Amino acid sequence: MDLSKRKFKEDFKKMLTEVYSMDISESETTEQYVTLGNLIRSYSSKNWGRTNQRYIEKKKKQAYYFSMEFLLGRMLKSNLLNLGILDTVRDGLRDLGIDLEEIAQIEPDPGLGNGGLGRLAACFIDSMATSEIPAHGNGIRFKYGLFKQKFVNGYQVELPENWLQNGNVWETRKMHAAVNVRFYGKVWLEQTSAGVLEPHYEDTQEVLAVPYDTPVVGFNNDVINTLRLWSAEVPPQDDITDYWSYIHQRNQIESISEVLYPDDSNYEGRLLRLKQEYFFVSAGIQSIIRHYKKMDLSMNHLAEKVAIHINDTHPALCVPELMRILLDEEKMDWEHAWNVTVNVMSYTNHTIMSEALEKWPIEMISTLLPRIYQIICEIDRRFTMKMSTLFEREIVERTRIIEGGHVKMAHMAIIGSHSVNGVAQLHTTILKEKVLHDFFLVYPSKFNNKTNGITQRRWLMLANEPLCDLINRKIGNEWETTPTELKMLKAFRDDEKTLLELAQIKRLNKERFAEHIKKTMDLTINPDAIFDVQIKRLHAYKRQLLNLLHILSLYFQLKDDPQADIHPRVFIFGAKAAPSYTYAKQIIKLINSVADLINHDAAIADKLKIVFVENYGVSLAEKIIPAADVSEQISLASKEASGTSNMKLMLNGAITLATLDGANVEIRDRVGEKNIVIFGLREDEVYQYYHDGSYQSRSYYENNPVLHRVLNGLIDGTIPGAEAEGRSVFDSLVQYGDEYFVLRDFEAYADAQKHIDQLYRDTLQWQKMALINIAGAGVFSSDYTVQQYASQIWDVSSKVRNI
Ligand code: CBF
Repeated sequence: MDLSKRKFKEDFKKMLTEVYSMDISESETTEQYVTLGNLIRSYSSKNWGRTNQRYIEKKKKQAYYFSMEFLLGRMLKSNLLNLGILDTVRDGLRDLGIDLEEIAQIEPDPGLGNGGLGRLAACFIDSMATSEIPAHGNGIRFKYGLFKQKFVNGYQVELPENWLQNGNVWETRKMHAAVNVRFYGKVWLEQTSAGVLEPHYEDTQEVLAVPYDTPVVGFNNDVINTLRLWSAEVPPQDDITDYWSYIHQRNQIESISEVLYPDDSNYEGRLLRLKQEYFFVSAGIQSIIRHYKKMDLSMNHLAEKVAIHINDTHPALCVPELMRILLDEEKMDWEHAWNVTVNVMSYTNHTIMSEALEKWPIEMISTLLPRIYQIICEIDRRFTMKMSTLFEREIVERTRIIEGGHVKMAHMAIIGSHSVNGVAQLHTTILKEKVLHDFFLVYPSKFNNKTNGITQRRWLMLANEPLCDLINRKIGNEWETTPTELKMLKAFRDDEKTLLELAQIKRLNKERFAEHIKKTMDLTINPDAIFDVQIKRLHAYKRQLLNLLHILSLYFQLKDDPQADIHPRVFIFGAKAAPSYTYAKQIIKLINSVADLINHDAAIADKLKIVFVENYGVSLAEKIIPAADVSEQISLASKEASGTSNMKLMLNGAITLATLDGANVEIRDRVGEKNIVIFGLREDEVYQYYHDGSYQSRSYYENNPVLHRVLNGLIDGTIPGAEAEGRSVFDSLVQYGDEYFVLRDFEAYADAQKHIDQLYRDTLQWQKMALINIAGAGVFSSDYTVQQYASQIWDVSSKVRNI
């Protein structure tokens, strides 16, 4: 948008007076933040309205991305950047004696997600608006995001993340668009005089779903899409007779949108999750249908105007919910309704880990959602009937929705969608050949791959301004809208001046991060050390343990020989463990205890340091990633669907140290073998082990002296304060089979780390690798990913840029 500095300053002062009746000298950072937020909203509101109007007038087909998580990150600077007024506002504020950076820190970082899945959804909505795709997000407005992580004596403690405490400048409550969502009760079908079956309900619980809309601003265009998040409320009642029971009911209802991922280790917690899933699915679909009806088209044409995307299994109830509306409310017959539903729906699988492939007990789903359960039964019945004529009984049994007393959500999503995609080439291949092989036999043409991506706006333009400036000086800024243009950087691969500038920028970012760590953790880290980063959820398959065992091996090496030729390293971890995942929490404690040991050992000095940042999230990632030298992507091959921190880190010039898992494979293909360090078992070798059952972790413990010593270190008192955790980890690796082949890959990993150590010593060579990584990162832009979703899955228009 066009905005002069003079106009901005006037607007800002005016808004401050309007909102707070203050002038600048009286205002504090919080007021300045809210004022700026309101101003940005007012700047964008015209285009927001226009975008919606355009979609309606042109009867555009729109896509709706249903996701339990949207891990947005702070939005102030991102909105300013996308509106094209970041520099103007920064300068204008400076003239007014205000520091934009300080204001930006005030914004709460909404933790409405857990990790890659939620952050992907956030990158996608940014890219959809930027790529001019008529597509919106649909989710839950959780009052509390994912827990706030604290370390107490090295243990993870979960605290509430009250991100809405001081309001949310970006959202608008849309009471007029509220809808009712129905739970529980009895349902029966009666034939109407017209001969159609009509459901009748009794004793249901009604929940009012109220939408809060947030504008999603496209980059340098006038497109503003919508993120609609639903809040659960009690429907208005005039006849409250029993106040206390009303309060009880209100609390119960409001708990639906209270917290992301309630503890699912008990029945109540699991029930609440199921309620949440149906809540945002039903509210979202009802509102889509309401909107569709404004176009005055027949329901038979729904799929020509609406695409609904099921992001992971959480929104899989979209399938029976749309069927319910088409059958019960729109009076369509089953075949037509099913045809429309399948054409509307598409599904992304984000993991092969069985614990994430949700299934719900029949008893739970039939009590909570009786009509939906009837519909699921009918989908299942028709599926098994049809497939029995075409496939072997075993295949039909393995693919049906209702099995073993449970409703399988992934099966429902696959059967009810026209497209099923994985999130990296390898992941999609594993889905087709292994995890979902039966479905691939049944529906080969549904399967496709869409490799994940990240937005270069947040992860480079905002997070790493010095690098961005360098790139712009070297190759211009076309890459900002056509990210593959980053490849032009390759022309500078042998240009010493550029490589040294790159080194200087990395050094600056490392100094900044070191200052942050000094301030927040009172820990001194050496910016000349290699900053080695592993930032991702804590999960055994991601193998933070492999990293830790290697750190211990370096520690022992230095204890034995203080002069050992090891380049100083700072190992940086950021990770939350699911509250009920005991093993992951033990690993956190163990890492923290090892950090305590090493960081306080005067003999080690600054040769080794461990930084485990508390409460890792988007804002911290924005600080860590630009400062990273090494990107740890060391999951057991086959287990990481894609990974996205690998893409953010390479974009910022970190060198990937990786197994051939997820999108690492495509990163390797992009940058070439020489510019990535690969180690460890390949996916086919892992499956071979599964097949022949020949892996004996104990033999690695017994035969590798370094590993032997490291593992003994877990149980011999070397690590004070973590005796129980050390024992548990030791047992899991040595006694109980080492599920994720940590010991098997240890030696290869340690060698790869040695290689990194050697490579780093040659600054020019290292920076050349970094430059090639940055140059190769453009294809992993989420702009391209969503453009492929738009054209190949949703069939909606987009502004396609060359890949
Ligand atoms: O596809 C996005 C990401 O999703 C996960 O985080 C998930 O929660 N299933 C996967 O673990 C990542 O590999 C993947 O990049």
